[in-house]
Amino acid sequence: MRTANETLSALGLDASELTGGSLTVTSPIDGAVLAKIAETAVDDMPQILADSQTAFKAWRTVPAPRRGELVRLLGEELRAAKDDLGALVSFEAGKITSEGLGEVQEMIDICDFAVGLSRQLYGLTIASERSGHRMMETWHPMGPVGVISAFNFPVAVWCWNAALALVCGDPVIWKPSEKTPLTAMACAKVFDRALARFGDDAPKGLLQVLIGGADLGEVLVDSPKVPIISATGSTRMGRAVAPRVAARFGRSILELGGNNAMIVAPSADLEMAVRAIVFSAVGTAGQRCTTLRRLIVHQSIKDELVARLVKAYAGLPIGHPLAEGTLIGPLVDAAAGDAMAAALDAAKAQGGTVHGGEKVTENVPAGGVYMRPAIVEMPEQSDIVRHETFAPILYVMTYDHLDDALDMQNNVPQGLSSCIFTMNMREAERFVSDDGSDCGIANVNIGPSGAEIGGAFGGEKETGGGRESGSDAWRSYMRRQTNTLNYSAELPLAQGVSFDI
Ligand code: UN1
Repeated sequence: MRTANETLSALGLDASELTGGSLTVTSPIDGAVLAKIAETAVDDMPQILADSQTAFKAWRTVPAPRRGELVRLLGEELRAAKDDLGALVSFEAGKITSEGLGEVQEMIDICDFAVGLSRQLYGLTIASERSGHRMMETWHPMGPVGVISAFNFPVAVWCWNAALALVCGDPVIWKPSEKTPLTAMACAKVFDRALARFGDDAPKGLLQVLIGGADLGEVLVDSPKVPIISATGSTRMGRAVAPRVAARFGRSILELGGNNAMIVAPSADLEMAVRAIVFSAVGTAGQRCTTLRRLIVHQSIKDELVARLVKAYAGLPIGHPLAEGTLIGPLVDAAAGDAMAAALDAAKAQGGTVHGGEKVTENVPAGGVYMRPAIVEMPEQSDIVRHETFAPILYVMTYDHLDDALDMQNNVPQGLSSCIFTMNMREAERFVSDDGSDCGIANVNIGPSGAEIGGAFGGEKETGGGRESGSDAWRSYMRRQTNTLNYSAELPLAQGVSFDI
């Protein structure tokens, strides 16, 4: 196994870039200092914004399929760097090996998607009510995209945005989480390698990375030079960002909190449900926005399901995320551990029975925060259940009738992901119907996390309403233009209005 330093150097990060700076980056694995890096000065922001604008003016004139070629090369470079970048995700964010690699695979997948998209930025042709006229819709590059990303998907979520933005003709200014700047610096190196192979029709300043705190993000959020802000993180962050972007009539793409549920119906394949529950509730140590946090189980099968889950949880290997066989790595920091403990206390006070949830100190690296995932049987969906705690806590409630289960599933402030396990076709269809789940993602017989890139990703209510990644999410990165072309020798007015002069 490579060390963190060897991994950083294999990715092209020089020792001089990793020492002597004011931002100390530590690993959640053991608290070790990974680097001390230089921060972007707020005073440099005007130049960074100007460079992005200059890059935009050049990049928007490069044909979209040619822009796609840059993203194709990025995908190739990511394939070459997959093992190292995946390992760096583990060192910096604490993910287990397979999930670190999975995150890089998600980047590769979205690059492939975006390459195809670069030849499919289609608009409509619309029937005109006037003879000798044609109407159409065309899609145009919009300008620099400010990407604000979170620690838990430190590279994939950036790539969802960047791959689309680049084929759409938009430069990117990326403000990664202060907890995970090294993976961002490594991505910039990978991108540089793609650029070097691309040729000189790519302007300078297509990708700029901002290292540092919220003050840098605030400049992006407030600047009319950045027409699109794509922000991933907590609902609290989104509440601060959204009104500021709106105040300058910017466009935001928000991917905020989730509080994702699974309904388990009497007919469910329990074997499959248990596997889906365990992966989606404890994978990434409960730190995905799509993590399963609420289990709504038919009362007739609750005792059996909880018993099976408690048993499965007891055998979960917790430890160094890069060690063979580990399924649960550390939480990101001590504050996350404290938040988990506080949520469990609150759950107990609200009538919950807690299984697990203790701090683990044996057979784990010292200096990291390792927690045993918790299952909490709740008498009802109380306040703590309706609140997103970014930790491996699974609340279990029961239901009698599907209508009540759907009400409970929807009766939270967040609206990201959801699922039902059932073999009953009526229940399955109801769940994805107009009066079923109110979430952006609703699945049948698979868990709520681990979405593929081909679909649009995002959710409603406090999740923020944005859509990223696949389907037609690209439209958020372009401006739509409605065109009417008159090829007649007359000038008829719409709606039959006459205005003779
Ligand atoms: C996130 O947690 O911000 O669906 C993104 C999933 C991943 C993406 C999660 N593909 O769980």
